[in-house]
Amino acid sequence: MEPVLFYGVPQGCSFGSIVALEWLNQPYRLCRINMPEDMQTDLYARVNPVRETPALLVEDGAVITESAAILQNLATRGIQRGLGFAQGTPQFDRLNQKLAFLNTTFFSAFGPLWKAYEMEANPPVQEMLRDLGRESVAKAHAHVEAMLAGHEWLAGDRRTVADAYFIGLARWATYHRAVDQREYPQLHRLVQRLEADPAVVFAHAIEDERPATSAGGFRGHITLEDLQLRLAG
Ligand SMILES: N[C@@H](CCC(=O)N[C@@H](CS)C(=O)NCC(=O)O)C(=O)O
Repeated sequence: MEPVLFYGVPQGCSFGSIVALEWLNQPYRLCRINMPEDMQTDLYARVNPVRETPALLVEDGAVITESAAILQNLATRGIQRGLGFAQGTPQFDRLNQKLAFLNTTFFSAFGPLWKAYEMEANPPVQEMLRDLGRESVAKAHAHVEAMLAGHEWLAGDRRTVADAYFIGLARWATYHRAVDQREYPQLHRLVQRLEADPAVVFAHAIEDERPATSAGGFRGHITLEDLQLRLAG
């Protein structure tokens, strides 16, 4: 059976994996996980004991967790389409470096903003967290701006899974009003280009439960309950 991506709503970092699956254009299904409630079930603990999204159930019944690992799995499936590169090549190292940066520095820059958003009302602490978050998001944006000098895409001159992952995180800057992305012209250009991409339009529609037009790979949603037999243990 085709792979299944467990994606989280609202605003999951799994967004980039949906985009990558669309770019891959091979059959896949989606399983929608409402965060955090659906993650507290015993069934979801069988998918990911850490109770996070994304997770990718693959053909042999194994579940891959962690965005970087999922995206490299999809990149390998999509080498012919230019989504990734063969391990051992300089291009692979560069892509892996960008993914690692996004998955650590860029992702965690938003941590204080999410904390302020999710916590019980405590205005002074929330304001402190927001200041901290804006500062770290601005710094991470400046890194991306420098990375993009002379490059069309994050990992060079081809669109890769790094760009798919990036757009799922970069939208948080607007969501939290953390920075004005127009102050980072290369980054802003990439965001605009990606937002116009049909795979990104599709991923937004999926998250928002609007009619979504796939490039061809999407075989529909499947529920967690319907996956019981495919989930080991
Ligand atoms: N290191 C993990 C982090 C995944 C993660 O933090 N996912 C968030 C959504 S972006 C989540 O599932 N949070 C659980 C919750 O909100 O309850 C990865 O990169 O995949």
